[in-house]
Amino acid sequence: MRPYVITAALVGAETTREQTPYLPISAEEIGEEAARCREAGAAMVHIHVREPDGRPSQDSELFRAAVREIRKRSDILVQTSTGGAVGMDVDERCGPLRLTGADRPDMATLTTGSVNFGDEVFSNPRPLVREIARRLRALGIRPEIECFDAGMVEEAEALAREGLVDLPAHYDFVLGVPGALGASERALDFLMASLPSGSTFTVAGVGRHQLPMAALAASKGGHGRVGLEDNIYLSKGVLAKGSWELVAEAARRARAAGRDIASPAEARKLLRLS
Ligand code: KMH
Ligand code: ZN
Repeated sequence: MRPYVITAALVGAETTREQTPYLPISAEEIGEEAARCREAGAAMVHIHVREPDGRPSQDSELFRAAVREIRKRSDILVQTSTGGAVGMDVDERCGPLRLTGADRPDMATLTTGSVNFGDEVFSNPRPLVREIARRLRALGIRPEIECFDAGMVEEAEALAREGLVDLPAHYDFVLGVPGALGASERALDFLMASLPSGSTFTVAGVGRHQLPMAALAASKGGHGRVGLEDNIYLSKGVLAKGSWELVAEAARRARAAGRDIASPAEARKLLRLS
């Protein structure tokens, strides 16, 4: 089977320092954590950024600083969020897409529908999704299609018909968000069966589902996303000392499922990044 790509979701928009002291906030902390994750087996980081007080941000200069600190220390691929935090508008969400030249992200997320997100709504009306897809296309940045629910897979096909994304694509199935599609093998099988042929996929299980879903994805030929954005525990009641510890455990489980771990160069090829 092809090598297993581990994405480390280091920061997110929701996890707080009150929940875990291991959350990176400054650009330097993000860079150091990315290097530890690379060492542990991750080929890519998925990043958000924070204001110095910890508030979520999509500010392009904060992203620039983080990307530089990451690339100073390792060759890990950088995927920036265009999801941001609940309530942000399209221009704010696209802050990291203003980075060009050496700071340009290798990939960026594109969520293709709205979804309940705990007690809130992660709002992605079709015009907003199309606007982000258009900007990504104009910049030549390959999207990772973020699917929090099953209809979002089909919506990517509608975008392809409109010439806004290329298929086959790379998908991230985010499973287990309260209010959205649950983290089950049945759900994953359905999503996999719904993919256009030749597509690749990652599974990001939320909370206690994270490591089991990363292992399940490994056994089915997919890839895995782990990290403090989606889960802060290594095991019940035991905080992960950083996303790197979750990466190391996902790598161990993937190897046990017979998968080699992809380097950034291998991931670049597998995910068809430029
Ligand atoms: N923070 C969530 C509301 C993404 O990064 O593209 C959205 C999110 C998705 O994290
Ligand atoms: Zn994210």
